[in-house]
Amino acid sequence: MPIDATQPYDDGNIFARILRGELPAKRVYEDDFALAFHDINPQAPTHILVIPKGAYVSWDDFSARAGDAEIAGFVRAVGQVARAAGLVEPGYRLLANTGLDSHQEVPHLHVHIFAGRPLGPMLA
Ligand code: D5M
Repeated sequence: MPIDATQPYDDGNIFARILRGELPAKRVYEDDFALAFHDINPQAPTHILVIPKGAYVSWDDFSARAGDAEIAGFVRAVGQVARAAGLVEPGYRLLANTGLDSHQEVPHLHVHIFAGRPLGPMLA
């Protein structure tokens, strides 16, 4: 079910549990600001999720409340994950669903990295 991006942070959400090590994930990267792991239901040959370590519901919440170091660290981590996976050429797509119309399902900010095939026009 899609979630309302303005809801309070729920500490029991799936990605919070992955961050705490309570649920398994195919982890590919971790630093002080971010954790990256493979999506459980891949929509492309490469489909990685990057999440901030802080408790943020959505891109909206993160961009409004996170500190500059957290934002910089997270953005750098997304780029680093893509570079380390060899995705810069021929390219990749980033997506951060935010709220009901976007069909955001997990109420902890996550950036999707899609790659591994021509992805077609946006919103296709
Ligand atoms: O995308 C939420 C994404 O989260 C969706 O592509 C499935 C993925 N997902 C859900 N549970 C897990 C676990 N346990 N591991 C890895 N990936 C998971 P959204 O943008 O919220 O629609």
